[in-house]
Amino acid sequence: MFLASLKYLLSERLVMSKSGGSYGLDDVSVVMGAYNEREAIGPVLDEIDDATDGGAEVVVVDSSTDGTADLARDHGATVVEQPPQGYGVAVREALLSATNPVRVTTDCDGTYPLERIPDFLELINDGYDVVSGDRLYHGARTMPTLNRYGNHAFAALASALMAERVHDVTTGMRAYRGDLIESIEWTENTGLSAELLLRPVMRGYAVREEPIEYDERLGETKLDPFSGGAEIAKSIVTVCLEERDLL
Ligand SMILES: Nc1nc2c(ncn2[C@@H]2O[C@H](COP(=O)(O)OP(=O)(O)O)[C@@H](O)[C@H]2O)c(=O)[nH]1
Ligand SMILES: [Mg+2]
Repeated sequence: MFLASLKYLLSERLVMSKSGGSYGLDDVSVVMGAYNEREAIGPVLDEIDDATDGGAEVVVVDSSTDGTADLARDHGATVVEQPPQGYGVAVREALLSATNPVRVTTDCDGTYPLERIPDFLELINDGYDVVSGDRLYHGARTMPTLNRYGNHAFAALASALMAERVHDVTTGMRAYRGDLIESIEWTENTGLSAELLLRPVMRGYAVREEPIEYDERLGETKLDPFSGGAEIAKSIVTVCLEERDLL
């Protein structure tokens, strides 16, 4: 606990943007995996540009066969091509390919309120290491019912194992300090989103859940709710036991 507090104090002192002072929108990298998201990629990248005045770096790790990569490049994004290996392999690559000190994740599907990126950045500037969009706070009525129940169950499972209440552990929209991303070894695939919240919480970083709206998806989901759900539950248990040195 002492070490975690010391780390937090030191990290707060190191908050510096390109122009000095707190971070601005051009200190942000917005990153995502994209797997056949032709319908969504244009609107998603336009929303990011609007939200960040065109200042953010955008990194898309693409595994598509439907031309998504070309559309992303036309919109000015940095595209890293990768064979399809799952959500976490893509998003980890995207987070680690980004170069700016604040890293924001999103899905490439039109579900997340990207206009909130400046609010997330402000919370990072307030001293949070992770700002996590909580979709369930407002009810997430646009989420498929099975996913909604599953997400409540994942949050309950993680809260019980960590002895700390968290509300939405599988959200795709978060902001992270880049040094946190680079200092932790990430091991999960479908469960990466949960891992990206649970390891920082269990290591005493400053983590904040921020209520967000959640919209209807453009295009088809890439995650099977049954096999994907089982993998996420396994990741939650594995990560919590590892963080307690029980595995
Ligand atoms: N590059 C890449 N992206 C992926 C892969 N699997 C999922 N994604 C992307 O990861 C994001 C999350 O997937 P999504 O289908 O929205 O999952 P859901 O939000 O749980 O329905 C989307 O932007 C997908 O296109 C993959 O194997 N490779
Ligand atoms: Mg999605």
